[in-house]
Amino acid sequence: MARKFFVGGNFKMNGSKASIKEIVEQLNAADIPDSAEVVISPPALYVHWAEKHLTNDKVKIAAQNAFPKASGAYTGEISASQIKDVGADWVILGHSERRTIIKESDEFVAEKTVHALENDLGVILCIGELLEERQNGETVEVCTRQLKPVVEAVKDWSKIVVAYEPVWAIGTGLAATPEDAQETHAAIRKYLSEKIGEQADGVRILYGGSVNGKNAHTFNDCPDIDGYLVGGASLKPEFLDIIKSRS
Ligand code: G2H
Repeated sequence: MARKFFVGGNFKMNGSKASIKEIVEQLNAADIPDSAEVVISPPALYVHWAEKHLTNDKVKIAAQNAFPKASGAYTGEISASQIKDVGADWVILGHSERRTIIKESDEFVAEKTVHALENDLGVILCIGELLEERQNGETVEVCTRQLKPVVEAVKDWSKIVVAYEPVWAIGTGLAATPEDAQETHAAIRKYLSEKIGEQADGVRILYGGSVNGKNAHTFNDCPDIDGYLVGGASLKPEFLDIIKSRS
């Protein structure tokens, strides 16, 4: 099954009104190939700001997190319906920085995924192993453990994009090799096909971790790598090189 190339830009806790407006304006002016689906994810405070300035309908917006309740006494949290209300169509869930720093469990990430899907958001679901887990040969085990509560709770995977982000490659400048990444992506797809059947053929699996304008094309021949989730480089003009890396 043909899977559309997907590039997500995760700004993390970076940016200001001025810098985010500048990035959005660069994307407005960019010649984005029809073959690419592009989603940018500013900090929650700037989602509405980005939406207000975005005129290129080939680019969509994601929040970086959502709480699994509609509304109420949850100080500091934002809901999926609020994210929709300010014009975003996607949410990143389960990023390793939230799993490790904020201590979000696999089950909580699954609960958030269900809630986001119920509110018609697309979900960029992040998984990936720590360096120590990789060294212990536990990469696939960790990824499937993180996916398990989601496959148990979600029947329709058409609005989920999985982002495999080995934690040791995040922000380090040391991306996984195409061979290593492909091997893990294939294992993730195999697990998904065992659990959700043929739908797994249509699920985009992104690679994330130190992707930049220079190395993006090196993954082009990897059959199970359907795009990228980009952090640092999504704040720079080279983000466009990544978007165009398969065209
Ligand atoms: C991984 C990635 C974006 P970076 O977190 O999700 O960040 O490209 O900076 O390694």
